[in-house]
Amino acid sequence: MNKSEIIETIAELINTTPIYDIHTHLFPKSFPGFALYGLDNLLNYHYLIAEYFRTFEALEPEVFFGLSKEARSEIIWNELFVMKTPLSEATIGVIDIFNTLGIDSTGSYEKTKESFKNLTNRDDYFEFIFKKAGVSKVVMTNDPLNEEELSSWNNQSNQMFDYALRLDSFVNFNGRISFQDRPYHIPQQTSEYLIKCIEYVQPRYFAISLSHEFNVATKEYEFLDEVVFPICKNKQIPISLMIGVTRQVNPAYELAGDGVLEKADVSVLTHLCARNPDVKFLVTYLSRENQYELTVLARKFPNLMPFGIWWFLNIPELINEITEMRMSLLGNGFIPQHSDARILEQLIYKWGRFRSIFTDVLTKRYLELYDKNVPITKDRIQLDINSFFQTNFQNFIS
Ligand code: RAT
Ligand code: ZN
Repeated sequence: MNKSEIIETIAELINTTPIYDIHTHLFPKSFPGFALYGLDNLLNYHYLIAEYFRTFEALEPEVFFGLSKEARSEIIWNELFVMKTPLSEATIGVIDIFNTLGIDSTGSYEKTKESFKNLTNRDDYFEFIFKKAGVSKVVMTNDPLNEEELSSWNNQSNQMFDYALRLDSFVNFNGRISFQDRPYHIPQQTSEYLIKCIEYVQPRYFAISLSHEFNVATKEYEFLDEVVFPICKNKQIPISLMIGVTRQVNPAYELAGDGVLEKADVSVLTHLCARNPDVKFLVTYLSRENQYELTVLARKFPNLMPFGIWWFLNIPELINEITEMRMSLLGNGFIPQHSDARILEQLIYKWGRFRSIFTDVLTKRYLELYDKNVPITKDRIQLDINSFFQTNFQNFIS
């Protein structure tokens, strides 16, 4: 291929290759109360709520959270999109969704809501949004200790949603939980319970988020080492570690109150990978510096897979920087992104914006190879994109 064919082919293949989104907070319709979509949920996204609290007119958090969801979304619409220019990543994301769905972003809250309603009424709305976003499958975040969520779990395989067992709540949970007509006392029966969950929903992996203070002396470490890793080995199930979050820096902000205070010490991850060669670790960090250390560490351990550009790092300038850095150090040996979508339509902007940056990064690499007389074929490009979007994850967890 010549230069312009390479450029066109990369863009075309990146835009048409379906994505396996390995970490989201989405749920199918069969999880009532958990499956979130539509304008009011989009505007109540905690990324936007934090930005609303920075406006000079903002209500006190207690007053704001006391309002109905609809009232809150109207306020956010007016404050962040009408009174102000949507300059931030999260607000531009909403505009991207509107554009893709053909919704006028200059109207009043009522008008916008009406246009959305007409769309969401479609029977195939979930399939429709997945298609628009170019996503074939997503991994949920399932809390085995949430009784309300558990009542929607089922053991039928779903073409669009995979389970992942999130373990955060186990660390402090001291009560009982009912599952499959059997009460479990946590933590005495934790292993038995987790194995039962695995057999029932066939999750892709375990997951836990950890603070920057995570180290071998913490209760999280003890829980992982004593309870979780033996199951990982036995059942051949990977674990995803999301490290570096400080929960509730400002508790009044609720879900919007988490932050990143310090970078973590990656030596604990080095220790984990070395000590557990038969456990597979999918890892991401919230601190920019840690992303670099993680990437170097992945060169040392085949059981370590860096993934995604998490949360506050997920902004264009850092996506570009982190993706280039990972590619320079690992070639195609990483999983470049996950969406972390909480509301269905967010798949559109999270992936749309990533795809565009990824196209630039990959094109730059290929053109460099072209200038060095390396023959470039469409099949080769497709293979690379498949590995980033699907097969690195599938092969790593298999
Ligand atoms: O990005 C987010 O939405 C965060 O609130 C968290 O959910 C984070 O991704 C997590 O999984 O803990
Ligand atoms: Zn998440």
